[in-house]
Amino acid sequence: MGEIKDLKSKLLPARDCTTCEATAQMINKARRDGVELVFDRAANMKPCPIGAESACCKHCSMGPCRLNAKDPYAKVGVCGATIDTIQSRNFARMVATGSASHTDHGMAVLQLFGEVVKGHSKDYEIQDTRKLVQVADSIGIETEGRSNNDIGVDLYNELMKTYTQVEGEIPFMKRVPEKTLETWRKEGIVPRGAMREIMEIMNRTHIGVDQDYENLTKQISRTALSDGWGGSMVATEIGDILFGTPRPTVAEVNMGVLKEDEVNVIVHGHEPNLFESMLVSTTSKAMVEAAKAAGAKGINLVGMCCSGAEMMSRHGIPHAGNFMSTEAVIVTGAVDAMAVDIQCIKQGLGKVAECYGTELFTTNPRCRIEGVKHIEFHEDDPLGCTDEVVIKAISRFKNRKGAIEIPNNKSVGIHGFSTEYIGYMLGGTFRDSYVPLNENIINGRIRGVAGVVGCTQPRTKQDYMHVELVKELIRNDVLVLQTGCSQISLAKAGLLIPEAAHLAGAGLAEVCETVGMPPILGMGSCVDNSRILTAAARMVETGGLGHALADLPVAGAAPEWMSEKAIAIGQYFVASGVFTVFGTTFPITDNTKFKKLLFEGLEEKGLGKWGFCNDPIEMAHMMIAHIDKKRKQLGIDKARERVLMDMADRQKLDVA
Ligand code: SF4
Ligand code: MSK
Repeated sequence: MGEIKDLKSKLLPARDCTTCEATAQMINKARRDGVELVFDRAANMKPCPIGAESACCKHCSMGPCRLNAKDPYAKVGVCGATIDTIQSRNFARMVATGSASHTDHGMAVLQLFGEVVKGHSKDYEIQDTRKLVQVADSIGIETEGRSNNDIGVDLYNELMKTYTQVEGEIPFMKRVPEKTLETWRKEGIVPRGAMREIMEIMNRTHIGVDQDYENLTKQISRTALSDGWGGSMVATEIGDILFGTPRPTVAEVNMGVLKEDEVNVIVHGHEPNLFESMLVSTTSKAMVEAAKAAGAKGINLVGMCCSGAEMMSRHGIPHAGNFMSTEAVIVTGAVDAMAVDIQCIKQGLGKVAECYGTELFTTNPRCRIEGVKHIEFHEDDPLGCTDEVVIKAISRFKNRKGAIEIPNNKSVGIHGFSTEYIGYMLGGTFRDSYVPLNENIINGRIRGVAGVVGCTQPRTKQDYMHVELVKELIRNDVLVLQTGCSQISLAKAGLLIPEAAHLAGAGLAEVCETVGMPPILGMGSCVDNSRILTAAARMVETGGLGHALADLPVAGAAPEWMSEKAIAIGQYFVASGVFTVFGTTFPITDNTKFKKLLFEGLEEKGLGKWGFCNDPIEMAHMMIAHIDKKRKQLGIDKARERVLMDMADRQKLDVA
């Protein structure tokens, strides 16, 4: 921890690290306390310029080989690999890792579901039987007159193919618009099971296998699609069936949700089962009484990162912040216990927790941290783990040492806009319909739809790009759908409320005011990006906006991305037909054939394309220009021009 002194000259002022006031306050406190956070480590770690451009390869011991990013075709690797081979292989492995993370998560949720419907688990039961039937119907499983468990067993067996199927198309291909599926078949990128695709990508990126960047890019798309329309979609759909489909729920976000006079327990990670069980433990009479006996007023359960976003959507559980704030929140001194499961769990949490006496526990056998206590979560005895975490938290509360400083920032927002709820919100309680959304896009009140998602990270000012990008999009009548850490950035900025419509353009504001919805809809965690795909498929199915996903006036962005999961998500959106813009950095050398393929060539094949930009306003206008291009191709650009010019003309254009 002593390194902080040596770093002083390199450190950015806290206000330049983040736009989140609470996180800035904690960065300053940590610096006073001599505790190093991710922001400080980033200042001390200059990114390798060759790695940042993906101009190096270490796939065999004849290397590692470094090419020159400034003159990418001047050299080849020892084996003769060109820059296009090297960077497409590197990109492929990022997609494989990201897809593996989502699909392993989805498979774990499906396995739990299997235990429930086979009657082997007494701790969980199906919460949403309507969705059970809906999902089963959507992939051709007979539901008429059958018991929930019988439908469930068939659904489990069928969806397991999402992971294990060696040949043929995975079950959720039945949800893909026909024209999009035709393109995928023509391109040879319809996914088989994720295990098959990930295994093949790892083989093809071994030295001396696939050395044609175009051929490899097909496998990159296929693997990413096995995540978006496969592993992630199963995680979302089965999560909804098991734990309930989200509906709009009010929740508080930011570090001000911590309570000095209560036992604060944070759950951070991605899998909903640990968090659901923690909710049972922290609200049990025995635990609440134990907390009171220790002098606390109660137990305050709080989420962080993506499982936090899911719990916020399903239960209104308060949320303390996104990925860049997971260490900073511990600096408050008020976190009595933090239980983590998988993904985006910084190893640095261990040292920070030690400094402030927070009880930190890993719970998943896939994710242990050297020196951090492990209490394993078992689905056949979930409370065994979560009760123990709560007991340790109560004990830490009783023995709290050191000053507590809780920032008083918190914002109230509405979360939990599932694909289904958007249909009910627009169509009415009994008439789930996307017709009003399509009509308002066709008549130009809504210009288009943008998915703004992804991480926060220390190489760019936390939350800044997310918030400014989304504000510019809604100002230009683009309805924004959000997931993951990005959703938390906007929630902290206080914009996930219907009143944010005053920042929207006149057309979008009018729709929001009529329906009573915010112009920015929070849809959940990283795996819930699949909700954006299903919403897009509903838009195509509803009609009037083309026949393929690539026809829709939509765009996507992850302006502060950092994880390989984000690259997998970006690639499945691109392969699905969406223009997707990333910020901060892009892991590719400029002026190469591979870059041209990702940024232009894929669109020419009927898919989407990648974009990159580091300025939020410029990024918004790249997305808007793409949306306008699609409106023009659909022949609905005139409607929008008249909306902007004249209210009477706009009324004449109403489709309803
Ligand atoms: Fe170098 Fe080729 Fe080995 Fe990569 S695979 S390290 S480019 S020799
Ligand atoms: S947690 S992958 S930092 S969104 Fe899903 Fe946030 Fe990115 Fe992790």
